Amino acid sequence: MERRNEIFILLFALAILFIGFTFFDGSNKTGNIPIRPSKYSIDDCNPHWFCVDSNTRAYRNANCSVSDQTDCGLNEECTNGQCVQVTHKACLNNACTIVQGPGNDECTTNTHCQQNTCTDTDGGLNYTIRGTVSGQYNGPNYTFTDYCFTVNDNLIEYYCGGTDFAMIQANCTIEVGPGSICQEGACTS
Ligand SMILES: [Ca+2]
Ligand SMILES: [Ca+2]
Repeated sequence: MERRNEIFILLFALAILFIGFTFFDGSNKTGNIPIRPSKYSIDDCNPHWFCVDSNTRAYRNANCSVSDQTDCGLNEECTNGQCVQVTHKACLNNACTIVQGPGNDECTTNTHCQQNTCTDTDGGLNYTIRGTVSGQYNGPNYTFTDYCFTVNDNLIEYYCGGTDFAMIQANCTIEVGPGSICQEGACTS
């Protein structure tokens, strides 16, 4: 019986110690404990505008509630919590121009928007007349004149393919006839 009392006293003492360490462990468990839903980080609860999606922004309040959700305007997108205009560059009247709205950039400078031009003094694929093509290609002017290509006595003939220049290697015998050779940029007839 005394043995049982000793065990009871020992258990009672352990219980008192456990309760003491639990409630009187030296730390301050009273006062203002911040209440914050665990799914939000500290940054999330700082008041700030943020993008809900690519076209909608909203305001997160200090208590983590969200308010003022608003769609951005036409031709706007949400970036870092702000609605900003969306633009792209396009060629208008031969100039690289900033245009409102989404789209791929067609150009970076005005040079990319200049129309190519081409004129040919011999009227095209004219092998018996030495001609010259000239115009503008992506901005700069150019001039190229037909010339004889020494290998197999061939001719380099320039012509216009639409608004761009082009060149072709021609054989005088095939294009003009037997006995024709290339002289001074043209096939003899
Ligand atoms: Ca030509
Ligand atoms: Ca020619």
